[in-house]
Amino acid sequence: MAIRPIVTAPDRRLKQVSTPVEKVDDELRALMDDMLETMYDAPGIGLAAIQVGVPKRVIVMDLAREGEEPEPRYFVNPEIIWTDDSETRVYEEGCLSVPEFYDEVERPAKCRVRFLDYQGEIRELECDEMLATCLQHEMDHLEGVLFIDHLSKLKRDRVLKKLLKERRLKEKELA
Ligand code: GNR
Ligand code: NI
Repeated sequence: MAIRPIVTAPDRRLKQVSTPVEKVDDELRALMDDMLETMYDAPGIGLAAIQVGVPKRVIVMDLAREGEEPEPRYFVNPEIIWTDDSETRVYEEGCLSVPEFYDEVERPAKCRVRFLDYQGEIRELECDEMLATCLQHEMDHLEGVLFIDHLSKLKRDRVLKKLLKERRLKEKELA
């Protein structure tokens, strides 16, 4: 297992549409192990493969609270097969690829997802609360969408400009 560097915005890779996984094999499981370790180290509650630069439709997640038993979840080729648009949930989201910025995003409160698990078995799961919010945030990553894309252009551009400025500053310090 290894911690991989997390891609942060602005970066063209984060706009890529990820491609379906053909087979859940040991190589893919090694990627999922690395992703989970990277997510725990960050720390975060979810991570999409593109956030470590791999454009595959893979998500890892763990919503267990601190002090609780870890509860790793793996979603390969996830598809949202049902949402109820009549009920929404607003949550103050953050993203490891948009460090130190948080804002409210409104999404469907519930959804049903079909996916392959760590063993490559097909599964379905009904999601609500944090699971629904986090899963939809991660599914967005697979389509090249960040949570800031749900905000106004003004807010989005302000965040991206600040992140770019910070990156340039850091590069200068290292030079
Ligand atoms: O760690 C994370 N926290 C979070 C909080 C609210 C809504 C979504 C998330 S996901 C985020 C990790 C991440 O960037 N996943 O893509
Ligand atoms: Ni994210």
